[in-house]
Amino acid sequence: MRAEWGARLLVVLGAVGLAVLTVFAVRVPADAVELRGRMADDGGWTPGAIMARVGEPLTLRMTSDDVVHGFAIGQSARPAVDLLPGAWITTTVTFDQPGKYTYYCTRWCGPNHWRMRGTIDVAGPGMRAPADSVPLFLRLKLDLDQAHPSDVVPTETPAAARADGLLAAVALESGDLRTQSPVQVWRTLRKRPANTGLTDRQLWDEVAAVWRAATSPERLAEGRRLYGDNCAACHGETGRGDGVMAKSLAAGPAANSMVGEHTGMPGMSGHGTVAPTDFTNRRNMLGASAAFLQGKIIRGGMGTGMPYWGPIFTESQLWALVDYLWTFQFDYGSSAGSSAASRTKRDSASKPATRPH
Ligand code: HEC
Ligand SMILES: [Cu+2]
Repeated sequence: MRAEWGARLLVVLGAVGLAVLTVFAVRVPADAVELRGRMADDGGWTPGAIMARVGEPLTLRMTSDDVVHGFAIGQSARPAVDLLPGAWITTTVTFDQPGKYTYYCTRWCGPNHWRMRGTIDVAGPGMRAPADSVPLFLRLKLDLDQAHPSDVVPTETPAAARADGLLAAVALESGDLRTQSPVQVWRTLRKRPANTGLTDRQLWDEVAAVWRAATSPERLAEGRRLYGDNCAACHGETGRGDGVMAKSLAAGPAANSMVGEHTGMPGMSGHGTVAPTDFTNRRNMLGASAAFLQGKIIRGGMGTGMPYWGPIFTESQLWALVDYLWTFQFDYGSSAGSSAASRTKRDSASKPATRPH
């Protein structure tokens, strides 16, 4: 029975007050929208904007005109669909909330891959996103363009495991950790009379332990997956800012001219492009709060080459990414599974070398 199958295939995805109902259609209705993908420099998506109504199925007939692209809708857990050159694939989406949704390419099809985005305007009745979904960096009025160097840096990677046992003595009245940079927390700990006996290094280990306690192996695993799919191409697998796309950014304006999002017409030149941030840089990272990093990810660099991800990720995905970025600073030990430090250990596990502890 068709209806029964439809019911089984209905997936309800709630995110940031928005929800998308998805059904994979068997037949192509007459009013299906044809959507073609091309590399951003050749025009990106055609059309670049689609209209839809709440509760009315939107059928998309999709193909690629050049290389393999992927189609996904931001802020929904709906799986991406690959678009192969010359092949057509049909998908039906039903929105149960009005709003502006972003569809984007999920395949690294070129240096301007991330500019392959389009919007679906969904009209109709329903709830708008609640006011408390205003991102933290806006509520805090953070200046995202300000440098945030830490004036104190540890001489080696702070390790949460070394702090175990000392934590009890710390009893941090944490406040909102997301609004504080690691160096701010370090200073708070340093000022405590109870900590005068601890070395600077021990206090950094405490900070690593406090940061580890604020996340979970599951969130780190999700952050790691999202990072690998969306960030590593520029920032590098190891966070050093040396991903495969970093060169084309460093090459500057000519190699990286800004492309109109929907038209594919060359616009202003990307004169502000800089190298992707090195997340292993202590001075830079230990002076940043989670709210700041999340803000940068949401808003992007506005011309620096750092894309904006606000319409793509859900709130919890954004925090998972931020949590993962800290693993380039802190050694959470193998219990945290996905920290960069433990990954390095795993990668070298094939070698018989063991490190004394
Ligand atoms: C196309 C290349 C590119 C991709 C992809 C990219 N970034 Fe960036 N990113 C940059 C560049 C260049 C900068 C430095 C300029 C700036 O801060 O605006 C940067 C800066 C940042 C910063 C600011 C760090 C600071 O100290 O101010 C954060 C945080 C960040 N990126 C996170 C991410 C995350 C998370 C992803 C994946 C979801 C990502 N980036 C994907 C190029 C990229
Ligand atoms: Cu693409």
